[in-house]
Amino acid sequence: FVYSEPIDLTNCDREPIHIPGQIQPHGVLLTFQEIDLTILQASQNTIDFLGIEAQSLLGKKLNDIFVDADIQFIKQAVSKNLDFDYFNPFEVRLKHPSCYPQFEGVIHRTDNVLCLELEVKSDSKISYPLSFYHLLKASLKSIVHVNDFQESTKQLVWEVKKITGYDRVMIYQFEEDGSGVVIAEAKKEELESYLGLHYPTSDIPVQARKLYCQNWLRLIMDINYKPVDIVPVLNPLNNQPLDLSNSILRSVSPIHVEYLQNMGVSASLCISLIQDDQLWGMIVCHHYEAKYVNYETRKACEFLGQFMSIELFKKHYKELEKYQQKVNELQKEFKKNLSTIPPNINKFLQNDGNRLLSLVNASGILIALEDELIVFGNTPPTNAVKKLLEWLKKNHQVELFQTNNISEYYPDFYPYKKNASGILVISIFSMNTSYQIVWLRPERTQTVTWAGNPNKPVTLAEDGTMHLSPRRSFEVWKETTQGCSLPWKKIELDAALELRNILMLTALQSSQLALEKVA
Ligand code: BLA
Repeated sequence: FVYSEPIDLTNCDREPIHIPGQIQPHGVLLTFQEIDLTILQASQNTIDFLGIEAQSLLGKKLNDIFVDADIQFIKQAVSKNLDFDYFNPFEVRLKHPSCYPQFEGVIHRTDNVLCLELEVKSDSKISYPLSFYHLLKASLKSIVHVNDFQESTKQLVWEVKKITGYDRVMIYQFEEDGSGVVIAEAKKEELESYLGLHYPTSDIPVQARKLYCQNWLRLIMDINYKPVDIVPVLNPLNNQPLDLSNSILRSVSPIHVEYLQNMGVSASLCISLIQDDQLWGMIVCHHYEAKYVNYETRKACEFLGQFMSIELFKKHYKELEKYQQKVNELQKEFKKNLSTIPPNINKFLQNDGNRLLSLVNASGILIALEDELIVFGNTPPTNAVKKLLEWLKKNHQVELFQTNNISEYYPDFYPYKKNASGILVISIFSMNTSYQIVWLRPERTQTVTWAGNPNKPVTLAEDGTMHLSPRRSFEVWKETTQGCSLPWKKIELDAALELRNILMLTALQSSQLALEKVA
């Protein structure tokens, strides 16, 4: 199977990663017919594992090759329509043993065939259910005991590191705009930390996210592997490329391989974190040498991922509730401070600066009263601020205006992006007053550490076209996201609107009082 077009930044999310026609070389793949277990396709490396050339396996039956007792259940499972997950993994032995005495088999259905994947079983002493239980018991206990979201993400990465032994284990969480951030990390001490670093949306394209919602776990044992072809490449029953979405040996996208090479990584394991059918994050494990983790340990991690998806989401939800509570308390406080008759809005605004910042997680605030400007926190110089306020008055005199990239609307503000890339504005108007509150957020910092020389130019192919690399994609992203802050969250916009309501009401009351006085 050959991709019809070369993959680059513009079509990266069209790369059909579920049908690569190849697998990773640390195991073998066979597809066969349900009715009589006739082998239809085989990976080219069967000679290395089973001692038989792939071509000579085609047309044979599974029970010609493997010990009957080991594969007997397949027919039963098919006739009773049982889920293969009840049997995976199972022991598979060759009728005529060659280099390896036994394998660990995993089976699933894809398109209209069954797909058997075999990995060499290294330790015959493992008894699955028991060690699986032992692997998980301590981890689950230590994670469940923690109440707070951040603390439990920390526990989780250390537990996964303990179970698997990877050099670095991270939780990568997606932001609302599809980019992501490393929110927890367990690593070997001497490694540089990635905690808090942001990465672009394109690092994990749409089709990959979709696939990861379906298949929760991926292993790359050795990033320098040579992919192994499946022969014939088309499934003979339907003449289509074999769908490897649920395969455990699927060869991964070459672009992603290059990405990991750029990062200096040699092996990886990645587990999805999903809630309500949405991929909200991933546990990403890196190793700086080739590394194999057996199926059982992978499954234990997958189980932790599934369990934690629910736990973490619950805890995350609790944090949101806590934030909402804090907002409610602030609002109450604001109402109290405005309850003098007549309410002294100016005094309130001058005294409550810090609390106003924390209401929407901003780092600076401008309050433009009719004849006075109050600034608080990190703000650009007064001259620049005054010009921004004039521009806002002319162009965005609305209840609420927000952007995470003000220079896109108002380029004059670009030089101040360090203090003010994102702005959130509420305008309060009544009969005798009108003013604005402007919250500011700094540019989101993007830093990434690539292995090798960071100044190495982008590779040029012989025909002069620019060769895409993830490093290049990062540079593009860095350029396009200059002057952008983290986006304002819905819950923060709601808090700002609610404050506006309180201030509007107070302003109305004071106009009323003023009218009564005149009368
Ligand atoms: C896949 N990209 C991924 C995966 C991760 C990342 C975690 C899943 C890989 C896996 O399951 O092993 C990204 N990895 C990261 C990030 C960090 C990390 C952000 O460690 C941060 C610490 N990638 C690019 C560009 C393209 C691209 C420019 O950078 C496309 C043009 C594609 N990434 C890409 C593809 C996959 C991927 C196609 C799917 C790989 C596969 O499963 O076949």
